[in-house]
Amino acid sequence: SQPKPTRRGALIVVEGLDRAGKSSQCEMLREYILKQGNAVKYIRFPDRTTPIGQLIDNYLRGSANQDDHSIHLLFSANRWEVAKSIEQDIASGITVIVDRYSYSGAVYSAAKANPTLSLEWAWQPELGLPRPDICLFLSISAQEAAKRGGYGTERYENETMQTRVRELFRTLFDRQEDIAIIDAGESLDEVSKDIQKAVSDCIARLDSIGPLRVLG
Ligand code: Z5A
Ligand code: MG
Repeated sequence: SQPKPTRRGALIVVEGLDRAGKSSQCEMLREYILKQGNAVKYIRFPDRTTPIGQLIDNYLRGSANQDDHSIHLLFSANRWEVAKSIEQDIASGITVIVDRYSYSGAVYSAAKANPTLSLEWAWQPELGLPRPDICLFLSISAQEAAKRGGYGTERYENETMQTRVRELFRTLFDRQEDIAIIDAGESLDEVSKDIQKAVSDCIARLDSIGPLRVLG
């Protein structure tokens, strides 16, 4: 008999504001998927290790300035430079967990309230990138986030930005599909359980979803 074709992996994105617990939950999800006997990779954006990522890192730390549009396109380019490898991993059966993605990309740039940098403008360079099978949005109140420590020293880590970002995520998610809102104000384990449920449902739907799609 013919060998069974490889079932593709799932593309799972984790999004949220500062200190929502994205990285903690990505790590826990990685362990969970691994324990179920599935191949998994955990990647994050920005990927500060590439040449483009180093420009982004300098900008975020405040050691370099960039035009708002220019840095926006670099964040996007930082995703495009790994788009092919994500597609290949998914096709070969590896589930890919992504810590921040196009949604952060569009929202943080649009939150600068630059008159020529709208949410619509900011979304355009994302069109055609691998489309997540599910985007888990870790939702947390400003008060809960504050309990997890004060603002850091990077650009964007201030109240004005975070408030605008929160509103823009809402606007964007009204326009996008496959978004699961997760209450991230609970304990690490409770949040993790909710994520596992949403991800299991998504993986069960993969056959009916068909091949990996692209962002539109
Ligand atoms: N950015 C952009 O502008 N454009 C783009 O295209 C992209 C990003 C991709 C850097 O991102 C900045 O880049 C970011 C958006 C912008 N700017 N801001 N703000 P980053 O991903 O490098 O940021 P980060 O600093 O690594 O992540 P984070 O958002 O600050 O944190 P997190 O990953 O969501 O949370 P965490 O590290 O898992 O947890 C934070 C703390 O809370 C930690 O002490 C945990 O132990 C604790 N924690 C976590 N969960 C819980 C629960 N459930 N209970 C209690 N305590 C918890
Ligand atoms: Mg993080």
